[in-house]
This record gives sequence, C-alpha cells and structure tokens, in this order.
Amino acid sequence: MKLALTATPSQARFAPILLRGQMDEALAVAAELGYDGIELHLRVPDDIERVAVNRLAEHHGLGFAMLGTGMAASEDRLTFSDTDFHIRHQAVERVLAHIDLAAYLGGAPVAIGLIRGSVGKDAEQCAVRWEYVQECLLYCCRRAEIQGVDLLLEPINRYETDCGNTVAEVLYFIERVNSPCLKLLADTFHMNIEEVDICASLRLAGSRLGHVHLVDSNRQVVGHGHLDVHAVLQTLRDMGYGGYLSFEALPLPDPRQAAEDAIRYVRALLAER
Ligand code: LER
Ligand code: MN
Repeated sequence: MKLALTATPSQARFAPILLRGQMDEALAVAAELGYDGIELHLRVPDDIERVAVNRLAEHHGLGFAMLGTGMAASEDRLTFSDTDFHIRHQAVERVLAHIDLAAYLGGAPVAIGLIRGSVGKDAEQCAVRWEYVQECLLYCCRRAEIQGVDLLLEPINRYETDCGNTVAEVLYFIERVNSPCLKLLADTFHMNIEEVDICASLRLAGSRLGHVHLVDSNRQVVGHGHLDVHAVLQTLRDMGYGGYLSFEALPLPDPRQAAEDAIRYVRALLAER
C-alpha cells in the first residue's frame, strides 16, 4: 500500500488537509518524509500551475494519489443535487475540468464527495434530487471513461450530507450508475460514525474500493485517536488492496508534526507481520 500526504494551495475556510500553501513546498516535504504520493485538494484546477507541478512531482518521484473536489461545494456552493439547473451545470463543468487535470497528471482518480450536496427530507424532492445526482454523475463518468480516470464516491457522515452516508448505500448507488470508472472511497473518519463494523464494510466494498482516507476517530492523523488502525490495515491487506492510504486529517499539533507522525505510525504497522 502507498502513502499520500494531503495538500492544498487553495484558500478554504475549513478542510482536513495537512499542508496548505505553495505546491513546491508540499512536494518537497512529502519527498523528504518518504511519502509515495500527494493528494491534491483544489477549489479550481487552475489553482496549480499544472506543467510545473507535474514536473516537480516527477523530479521527486511522487505520484498523484487523488484530486479532491469538495471545495466547489464548501467555497462556491456548487453541488449535483441543487434544484437550480445552472448550479448543477457549473458543478458538472467543475468536475469535468478536474477530470481533465487528473488525466494530465497521470490518471489520478477524482473524488465525488461533498460536491454531491444534500437531498433533504421531503420524500418527493429527495427522489428528484437523487436523480439529479445520478444524472450529473453519468456525465462525469462518460468523460472519466474517455480520459482513463476513476471517479471515487465517498460515503460521508450524516453531519455533512444526507446523500450517501454508508458504504452499503454508496455501493448500491454505484451499481445503479454502472460505470467501470466508478469506485468507492472509504474514509475511516466517516466510517467510525456511520458503520456498524468498519472492517466488514471494507470487505463489502471489495474490488470496488478505489482509495482510502486513513484518518483517526477524532479526524487527527492515525495514532492520535481510538481507531483500530491495525485491524483496518490487516483487513486491507487481506483484501489485496494495493492503492493509496491518504492522510486527510486535521494538521495537529502542526502540519509538519502530523505529516511525520502519520507516516512513522503507519510504516511501523505495515512492517509488522
Ligand atoms: C472529503 O474527502 C471528506 O472527507 C469531507 O468530509 C471533507 O470535509
Ligand atoms: Mn474524506
């Protein structure tokens, strides 16, 4: 399994991301600490200078683990479930632009998390808004299939969305959309809130599991809370998961320390037999 540091050059009010600021500094820190890749969270694709960033990552021997799109929702209020067609259209256009960037960066997967938005409690409205989400997603899947990029649907806890909280719900939706590029992103912070048994849910995702946000119960880096990280890693190993584990976590006690603690803790557990 490969390890990724999370980073953003974009201005965001709140985001559980370890490094903020210049991309050259983030890439240098990731390489220095021995990470395999970097997970990029961008408000808009042009928040990075793609040619320079791609070259620098290559220079450091780092891969792009994933592109996060949640800032389109949190900063710009663009979501797939909005009742306004123009907003949904802009949300799709934003994701399509991220897919094109991901293809340029060597085929990193693109996350579909908070950009789904929420569907509300009214039964009729709720069904309509799920249809909107599905329609937007289908557009994005067609572009992703052409570009050779995977899309990652992330179950997110009930305090942030009502549009797919559990692994089972999101797997059901993945089956309905039925695109070979659609995978599941398992985030252990959300799973700790929503799942009955985190390891059983990972096994349920099986070969549909495309990416992991390995985060502790308090959203700090693993080793700082009460998640059974050993059991999670053992389950992933048993499943033959060979993808990235990304530390999408709060930068506590400070970004550098969190980045160091996370990689040391997980590398030690992975070295155990
Ligand atoms: C995105 O990956 C995520 O986990 C959201 O909860 C961000 O707030
Ligand atoms: Mn996440």
